[in-house]
Amino acid sequence: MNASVEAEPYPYRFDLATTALLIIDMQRDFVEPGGFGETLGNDVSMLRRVIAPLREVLDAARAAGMLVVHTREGHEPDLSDCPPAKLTRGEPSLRIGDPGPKGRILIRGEYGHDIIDELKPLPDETVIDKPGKGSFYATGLQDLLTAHGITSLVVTGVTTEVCVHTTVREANDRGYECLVLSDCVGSYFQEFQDAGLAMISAQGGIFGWTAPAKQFLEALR
Ligand code: C5J
Repeated sequence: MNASVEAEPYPYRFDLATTALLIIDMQRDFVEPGGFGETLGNDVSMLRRVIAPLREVLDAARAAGMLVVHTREGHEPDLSDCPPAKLTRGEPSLRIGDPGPKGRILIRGEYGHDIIDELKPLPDETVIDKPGKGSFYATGLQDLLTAHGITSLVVTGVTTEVCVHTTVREANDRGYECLVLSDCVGSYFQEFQDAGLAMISAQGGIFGWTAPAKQFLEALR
């Protein structure tokens, strides 16, 4: 099925069979109190507003038979895949690997590292564990997309200016056509949300397209 979404900077055309929904890092550590995001001094409530529209998009994508891929940012329990620069940067109240209220911060297998209940992956959906901000770096994402014939990505998740942006830039350089759903991506900072979205569609769509969820849902219908 071919469809078109009213988007910035111009309509986004896609084929359902070659388009995947990518949900980036909707983990307790980022969107709930007591996790990594909060240890960095952020107000997690800023991110929670994406949950409801994203849930609607996830339901529609599943109903339409789209490939759905989830990602999680995090590290091995021995921190062997965490560069020292990432571990030591800044002055957080808790560092990656430290025990927090939801288990060790950003460590695979811990409660806080996992995806929130509202967006829990189905057993047949792939979850990509990534050590970096980008979803392609040191992961099997590209091989998975290639195996499924995917050439277009509908991108959602958190945070807009960090893992979403890094992923969209990686994807764009690899030739994927990316549509970022503006109310399904979130930032702890309104100014970064606005600038991050504007940067994607600027200059004729230098990194891709942006549109609110309702436009994508309409196209699916
Ligand atoms: C951050 C992310 N912000 N998922 N990670 O550290 O954007």
